[in-house]
Amino acid sequence: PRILKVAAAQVGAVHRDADRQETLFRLISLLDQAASQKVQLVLYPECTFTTFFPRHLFTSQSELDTYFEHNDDLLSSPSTAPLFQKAAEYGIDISVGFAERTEDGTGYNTCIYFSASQGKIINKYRKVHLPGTVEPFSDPEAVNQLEKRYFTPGNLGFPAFRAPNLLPSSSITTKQSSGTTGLVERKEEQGKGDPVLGMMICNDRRWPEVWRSYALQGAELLLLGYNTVAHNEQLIRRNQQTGKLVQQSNSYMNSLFSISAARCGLDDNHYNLISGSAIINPEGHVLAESTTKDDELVVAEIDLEECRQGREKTFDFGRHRRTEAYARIVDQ
Ligand code: CDT
Repeated sequence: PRILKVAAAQVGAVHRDADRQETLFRLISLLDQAASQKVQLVLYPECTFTTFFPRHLFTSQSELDTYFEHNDDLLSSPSTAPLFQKAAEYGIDISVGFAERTEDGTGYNTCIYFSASQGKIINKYRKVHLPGTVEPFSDPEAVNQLEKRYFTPGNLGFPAFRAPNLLPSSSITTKQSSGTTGLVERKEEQGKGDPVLGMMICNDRRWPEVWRSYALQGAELLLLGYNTVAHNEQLIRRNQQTGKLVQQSNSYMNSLFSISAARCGLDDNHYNLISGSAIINPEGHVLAESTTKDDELVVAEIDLEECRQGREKTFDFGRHRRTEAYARIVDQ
């Protein structure tokens, strides 16, 4: 077995005028809980450090900029660095979403993976599928989703990566397989069995190409933080249901585990974001899910070897995929 204890750090309401240090303190409290439960990997939501600002139209660039982290300063800025310092101290790997402003001024909806054993960020992902509009709605009552205004579509693709020392070396298997799974090929190629991970952000989870791109690289565990708005009871039910549906079905169809972490609750006592953080196994079953709309740590123990069953049988990609029939998917 290759057993890991993982968690989704669900984060409840964060208001527009929230104090950044107070929000940071809440994130660290979730990490404290993870440490007390001996969790090895914690996933935080999309745009973890602030309110979900793309629903607001900002006329002041300097105000908008307060929601962005600048030029890779996550590990040095006082409003973010303490989370990473604590993760390193506890020996817990973390994945965190944030709004990124690059040196040339481009904005991305980004998340990174911080390896506690390496003491550094070892992978970055920039959200590819940006929902919403560039221009705000004319109805002043409507809730905007201005991700297309504030962000540029991600330019890093979907690179799977290994998380060094996440599993104790004693639990890493080198067992060979007769199948032709990406999982095993990649393991043999690199000669080690560190977990293969991938990251996506919110709306990306609704696109099967994202999951398959990672699965073809041998990913065993996908991390997805989200902020999903819903303005009434009917939308809350619908968005919660579709979020769960895509996570369960894609975990099954790609034979991998997935963790989703929500920013949820009633921001500014008005704007609702759904909860529903969950840990799903390669059969598509829910192993753990949130029960509140507040800060909550959702924990499960997973055995990465469970990915093999699907990858060596029904979803043994090398044996069963018929790529000659899939041209439309890439051509159109
Ligand atoms: N943040 C984000 O990507 N939200 C989108 C909203 C789409 S409306 C269902 C999401 O897919 O959850």
